[in-house]
Amino acid sequence: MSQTRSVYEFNSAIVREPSTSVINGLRANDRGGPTYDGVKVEHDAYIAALRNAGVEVTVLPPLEDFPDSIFVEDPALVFTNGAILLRPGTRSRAEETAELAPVLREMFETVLELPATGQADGGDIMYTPKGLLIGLSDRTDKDGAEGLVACIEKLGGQAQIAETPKGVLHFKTGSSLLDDETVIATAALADAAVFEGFRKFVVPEGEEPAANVLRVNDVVFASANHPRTLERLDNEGYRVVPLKTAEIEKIDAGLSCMSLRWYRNGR
Ligand code: CIR
Repeated sequence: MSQTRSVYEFNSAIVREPSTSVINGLRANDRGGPTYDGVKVEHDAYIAALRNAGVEVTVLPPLEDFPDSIFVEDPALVFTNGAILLRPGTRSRAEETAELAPVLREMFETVLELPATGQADGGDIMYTPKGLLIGLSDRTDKDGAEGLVACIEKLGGQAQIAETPKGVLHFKTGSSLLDDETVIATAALADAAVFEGFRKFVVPEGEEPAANVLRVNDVVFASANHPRTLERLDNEGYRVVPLKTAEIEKIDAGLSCMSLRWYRNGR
């Protein structure tokens, strides 16, 4: 896994089209579900933004039986030299891994599986230049995280385990990597021990969902729904691509959730 390129240099991604069942996607607090058309518009813009950023995007067909299957980040983790099949920590999403596995086996020479016990969601895993950070949450337990560390080490990488604040779905719901030295985070996560040594960009109070950004090559995808964060990112010199997230936020999702991204050699 050792590499000289940045952890956010990507030329390949997998996404999955939303199914009409996306309106029934899981949510912790029901503020009214998204519409299919609204999600589709946000998803189409997201694919276009990935392509504009220089990424070749493989678009998988919708899965009606899995309302949350648009969030392909959760059932797998991918690197230049291999993929890891995860075990999503909620019943209705557990079989999404099996749907993704054949695609990953076609694309990656090495595909590892978590040991038999434990659960882990990709939304709890952050790539950083100092190794991966795995947040424990209601979706990722200690067994799953430890099994995942072992798989990551098999691929030549390293990882540390962190805590996710209570009431936050995933570690990356509240934090993301902005550049090699900087994390963007909510106030609740910014002081996490695993972020020691990173510069912190704390999102303004009231814009907590804006902490889920997606750095892709030289641009930062950020939610268009959180203007104070957008303005500060812009002022700090980031090349921001604002993307609408109003619909997917209704089912607790952000920008990282909708793709699996990696740098594919020889492409
Ligand atoms: C879920 O609860 O699983 C979906 N409604 C949202 C998943 C968001 N995924 C992510 O943050 N990686």
